Amino acid sequence: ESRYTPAEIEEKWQKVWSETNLDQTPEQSDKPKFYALSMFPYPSGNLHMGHVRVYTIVDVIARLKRMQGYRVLNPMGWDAFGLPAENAAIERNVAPANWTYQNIDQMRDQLKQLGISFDWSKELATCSPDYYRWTQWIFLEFFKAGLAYQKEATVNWDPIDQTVLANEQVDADGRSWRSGAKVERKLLRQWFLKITDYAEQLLVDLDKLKGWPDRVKLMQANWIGKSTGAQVTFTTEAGDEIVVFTTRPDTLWGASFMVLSPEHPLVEKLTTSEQSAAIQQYQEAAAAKSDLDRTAEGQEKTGVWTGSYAINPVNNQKIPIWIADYVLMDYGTGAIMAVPAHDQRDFEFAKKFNLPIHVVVQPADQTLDSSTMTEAYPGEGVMVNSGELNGVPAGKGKGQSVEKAIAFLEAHQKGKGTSNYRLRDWLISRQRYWGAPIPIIHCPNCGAVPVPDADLPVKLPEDVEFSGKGGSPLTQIESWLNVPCPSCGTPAKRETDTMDTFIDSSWYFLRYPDANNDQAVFDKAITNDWMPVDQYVGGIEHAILHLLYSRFFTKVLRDRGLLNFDEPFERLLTQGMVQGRTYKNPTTGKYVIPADIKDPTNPVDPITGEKLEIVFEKMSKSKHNGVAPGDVVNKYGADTARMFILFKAPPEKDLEWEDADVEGQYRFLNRVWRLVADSKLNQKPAKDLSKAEKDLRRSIHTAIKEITEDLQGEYQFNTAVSELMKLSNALSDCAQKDSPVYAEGIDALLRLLAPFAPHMAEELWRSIGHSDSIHTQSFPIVDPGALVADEKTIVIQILGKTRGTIEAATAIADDKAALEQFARDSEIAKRYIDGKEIKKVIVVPGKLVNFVVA
Ligand code: ANZ
Ligand code: ZN
Repeated sequence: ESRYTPAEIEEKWQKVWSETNLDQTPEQSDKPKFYALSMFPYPSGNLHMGHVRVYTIVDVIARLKRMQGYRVLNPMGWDAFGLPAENAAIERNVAPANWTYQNIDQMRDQLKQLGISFDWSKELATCSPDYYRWTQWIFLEFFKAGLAYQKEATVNWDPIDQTVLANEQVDADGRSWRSGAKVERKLLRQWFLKITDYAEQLLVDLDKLKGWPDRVKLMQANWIGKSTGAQVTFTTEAGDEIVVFTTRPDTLWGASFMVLSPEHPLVEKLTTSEQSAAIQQYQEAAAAKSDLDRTAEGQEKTGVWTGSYAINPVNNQKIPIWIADYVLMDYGTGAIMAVPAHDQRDFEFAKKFNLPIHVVVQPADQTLDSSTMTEAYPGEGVMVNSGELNGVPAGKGKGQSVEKAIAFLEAHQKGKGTSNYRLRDWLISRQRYWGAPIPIIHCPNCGAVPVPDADLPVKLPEDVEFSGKGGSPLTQIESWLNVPCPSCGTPAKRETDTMDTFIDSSWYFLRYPDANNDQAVFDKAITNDWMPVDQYVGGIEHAILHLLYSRFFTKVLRDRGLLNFDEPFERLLTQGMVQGRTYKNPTTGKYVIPADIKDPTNPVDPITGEKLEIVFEKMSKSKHNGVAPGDVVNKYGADTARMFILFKAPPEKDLEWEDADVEGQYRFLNRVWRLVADSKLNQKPAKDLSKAEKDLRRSIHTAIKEITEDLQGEYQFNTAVSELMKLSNALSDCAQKDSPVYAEGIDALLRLLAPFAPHMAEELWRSIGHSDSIHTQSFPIVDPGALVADEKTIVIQILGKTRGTIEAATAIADDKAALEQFARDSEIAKRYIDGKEIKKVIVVPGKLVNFVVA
C-alpha cells in the first residue's frame, strides 16, 4: 500500500500545474468573472504565518470559484517601496533595489511551496519602473485635475543628521533612530492630494458596501468624521469678520468669548501692542507642539488674550478674543465661539482665565447655575436666555433648537447651515529615496511643470550613496536633479520628494487585470471587465487608510473617465491574527524561550522556578512564539498547514497555533489517503439502491450541501472542514466498497477537498484513473432527492427498555397514528409484548415507540 508523502507529491504537482498554466487567468468570455484579491505583502524577505493565512484563504476561494464555473483572476505582487530597504542600505550598504528583489525571490519561492494558485504572469512590484511609471502618470492625472497641490507642512527633523525622519524613525521619547538627536519640527513645502474633495462621496458610498464588515465601515466613517452644524459670522470692533464653525449654533446666546487658533491669519491684526509680546511667545510655543498634544483631553488649558473684542451677532454683547492651542487651524475655520456652560474645553478655559459663563440650556431634572457649575452641561434640555429660541427643546431634529438656530442665522444673514469633515488632505511627499519620484520639474518661470508623458518614468538614479545624513540622496545627485524646463527650456530642477507608498497600493488592483501593458496604465475595457474586486482579503490594520485611499483613487480615476464603477472592493474579509503560545513570567512579564522549559505541562521559569502563565499572543520574535511556515511545510506538507489554518478558527477570528491540531489534520489527510489511494472503484451507474447505499448517498449529499452553504458568501471554512471529516468517516464505515455509490462518494470527497488540500486531491484524483486535473473539474452539486430519507429507523421500547429497531417508510414514521399501528404489527413488538395488556403507547414520530405493558 502506498504511503502519503506530501513532500514528493506537492513538489510534483506544483511543477505540473505551472507547466500546464493551470492558474493562468482565462480570457474574457461569457463565463461570469470572479476577481479574488489578497492584500499584497511588503517584501520583508520572510513569509510569516499571517501571510500563510491570508493567501490560503484567498486560494480556497479562488479554487472554489473556478470549480463553480467562474473565470477567476487571482493575482499576486509586491508592495515594494518603503523605508526598510533604505534603512538596510544605510546600515549594511546594500542597494535598496537589490535588497528588495532578493527578498521578493525568497518570498515567491516560499509562496509557491504553499500551492497558492496565483497567476504569476501578472506579478507586479511597485518598485519596478514598469509599474511606477504609471504611478507617476496617475499622480499627473491628479495634478491635471487640480487634486495635487503643494503647501507647507511640518516634518520631523533630525538636527544632527540634517535629515527628515519618517514617524517610524522617531522613538517614543521623540529621538532619532539613528543619531539619537531630539527630533524637531520643521516646516517644508510638500505635496498633498485633495481627498477632502471626496469626503462626502467616501462617506455616502459606504452604504453601497454590503459585503464589508460593519466595523470597518464604521472606522472609515469615523475617520472621515462628518459634523453638521453652522458657520456663524462674528464682527470685531474694528470691523473684521471672523467666521466660526460650530455644531451647536443654538448655544450662540451663551457664547461669552472667542478663541482663535494661534496660527489664525487675523491674530496679528487683532493683537494690541500691550499683548503683542505675550501673543508672539505663545504662538512659538504652540508651533512646537503636535496636534495630539494640543488637543489631548484633560490638558491644562493655556491661552493669551489678543486685547481685542468681537460682537456676538445675536445679542450684541462685547466678547474678548483669545488665542489658545486647543483650537486647531486646519479644522473648521480655525476659530471658535466659546460656550463654556455647554462645552467642556471652553468651560475649563473660562474657569482658568475667569471668563463669564452663561447657561442657555436648562435640563429637566436640575437647575444649572453658572456660579456653582463644576463642569459643562452638554446634554438635553430647554433653551433659556436665548431670545426667540427660548422654550425650544435643545438638540438636533425637526423643530428643535439647532435647526431653529440655523433658520434664524440664515434669515438674519449672520451664518448658514454647513458640515465639516475631520478628514484632512493627504500629505504624500516623502523626503526619501526608495519611492516613486514625484514627476514634477520646478521652473523659475513656469512653477511646477509636469514631466511630459514621453519622459516617464522619472527613474530613480542607481549609483547612490546612503549615509542617512544630509537629506534624501536624490537632493545630492546633480546630474539627475538639473534638467531644462519641459515648457520653456530654462534650467530647472526636479522635484526630489518621492510618493508615500500608500499611493502605490491605492491602484495596484487596477493594474493586475492588465499587468503587462506597456502602453497605458491599463486597458480600460480589460480593467473595467474584471473590476470591481469580488472578494478582497487582508488585515484589519488596513481598515482605514489603505481602503480609504483605494476608494478615493477609484473615484478620481472614474471621474477622469478611466473607470466605470464607484467602489473597488465588493466584499471584504478581514482575517484574524495567528497567535502562538507564550510562556510568560507573571511577575517580571518576561517571555521564556520554549526550549528552556523542561516540562511543558507544568512550565516553570528556568531561572527563578516560578510558575509560568500560558497565553496566546500574536506571533513575534520577542515573545518566542513564532512558527516558521517553512518548518511546518517541511514536516507535514502544505496541505496539512492549509487544512489546519482553515479548520482551527473562522477566518475573521484569531487563530491559536496548536501543534496537536496540526497533527490532527495530518492524521485526517492520512486517513483520506488510505481511504482513496489504490482503491478500485465501481464506475457502473447505480441502480436499485439498498438501504445502506441510500444512507451513504444521503451522507454524501448532505456534505455537499453543507460545504456549499458554508462557502457561500460567509466562508465558514472551519465548518466545511468538519463536514469533510464526517464524509470521510461515512465512507470508511461503508461496508460495500464495491458499490457505485461508494465511488460517487470518493468522487465527491476529492472534489470537495480540492480547494482545501489541492495537492492531495490532485494526486488521489489521478490515482483513481483520471487524466485531467481535478482543479479543472466542477464542484459537486447537491442532489436534493438524495437528501430525503425514504425510510426512517424507529426505536421500539417496552417499558422504556430498547428492544430493537424497525424501518418505517418516511410517510408512516412521521405520522403518529400510522406509526403506532406499524409498530404494533412489527415482529419485535409482538415478541416482547407477548400477549400482555398494553396500557399506554408513547409515540415520538420519526424516532421511537414505547409500549407500556402491565
Ligand atoms: C460652540 C459649541 C458649543 C461647540 C457647545 C460645541 C459644544 P466636532 O464635533 O468635532 O466637529 N471647534 C470648531 N472648530 C474647532 C477647531 N478648529 N479646533 C478646536 N475645536 C473646534 O466639534 C465641533 C465643535 O468643536 C464646534 O462646536 C466647536 O465648539 C469646536 F455646547 O462651537 B462648538
Ligand atoms: Zn519653464
